[in-house]
Amino acid sequence: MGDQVFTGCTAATLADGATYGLIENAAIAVQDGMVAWVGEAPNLPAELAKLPCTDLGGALVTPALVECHSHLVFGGDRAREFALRLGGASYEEIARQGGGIRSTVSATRDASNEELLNAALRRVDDLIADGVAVIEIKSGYGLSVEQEMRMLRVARRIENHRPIRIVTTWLAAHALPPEYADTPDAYVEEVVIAGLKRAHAEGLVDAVDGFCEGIGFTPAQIRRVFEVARELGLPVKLHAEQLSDLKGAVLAAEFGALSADHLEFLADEDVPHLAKAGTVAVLLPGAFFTLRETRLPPISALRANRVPMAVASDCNPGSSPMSSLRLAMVMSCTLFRLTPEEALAGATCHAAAALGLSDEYGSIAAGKRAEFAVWDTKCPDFLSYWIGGDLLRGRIIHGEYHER
Ligand code: DI6
Ligand code: FE
Repeated sequence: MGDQVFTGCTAATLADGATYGLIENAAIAVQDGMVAWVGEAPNLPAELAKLPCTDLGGALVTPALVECHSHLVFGGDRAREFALRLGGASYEEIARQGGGIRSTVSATRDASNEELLNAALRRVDDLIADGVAVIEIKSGYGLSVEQEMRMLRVARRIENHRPIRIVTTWLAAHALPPEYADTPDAYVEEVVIAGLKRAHAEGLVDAVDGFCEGIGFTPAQIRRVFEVARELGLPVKLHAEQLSDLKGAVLAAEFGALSADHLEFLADEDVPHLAKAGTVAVLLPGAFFTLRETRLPPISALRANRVPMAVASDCNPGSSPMSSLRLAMVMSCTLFRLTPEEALAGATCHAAAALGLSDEYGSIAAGKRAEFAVWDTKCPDFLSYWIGGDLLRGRIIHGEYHER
């Protein structure tokens, strides 16, 4: 691999996990695809100064972005449902009438592997255009053992087609399929848990998730699933407090979850549980926006308790039909009042933590992977300010520069 030094750039290293960690006139030395050294160019150690040098022409370099919550493998779309919701039907009403997640389940079951893959690759390409190097993808639209496993196999195949790291999450506890409409506990045992064991044996599962909600699964059912995840040595995360307060985040924290996600209905007094467990709060402003939610996640309490806040797209056909992580950053500032600095930390270092990948991704620091995004701006605030457009000048992938 081409060991080299990148110069002529401003680096937002995110090295302390909280601030931009800006270095003007930076040099970043990479060896074997890893960061060997980063600092001010005049301080570059002499032995590294002998390496070939690539001048980035004054660009801003950040860690590659990390998409830590997506459902981007699915069949069909829900544009019709969107129109119905604008006409007054609520997300929960549509779900209870058999639409919502269940309609995507039908379309996903009907799609071939190639159709699922090709549709997913378009969304992956959108994320790559935002400087993303890692994408978490959940199952949850198959809702049978075979179909859930198929979703994760398709998700894993994306790595063969694009220069991207894929992390897969078992989310069979997403909705009840019609076959189990009256027997949720049987679904949990026969599909969620039995399937998890099989998918894990096939090496398909990096983490286990659930939808803890009135239209999803009860805390008692999620606990059953988490107990099995623990036996298997798999980390957990949870869709918690998106539409109501069932104390899912407290449950997630009890199991040392990597993350608790959504959290609009999280009570201030429950925030310390997340802090104590080191659980990342994943904020999903795309779903908040799309569902025209008015209740805000408890940002001040999360801040005050120093709970790391990640930002993700939640890319899915129902509640967050968007495939831009940068737009999620913009929305997190406009709708949730994150600072641009928090938004970038949320899409890099805290997102990496939400996937258990902090040792490899999320900041520009010696020993981490040399995966960076190179932007057409000098100011990192710009990334959370400009809506749309094409800001990415290039990507550094395994230490090699690829201009767009
Ligand atoms: N919460 C969400 O926002 C997505 N899943 C979940 O549990 C929505 C999934 C969908 O509507 O298709
Ligand atoms: Fe989600």
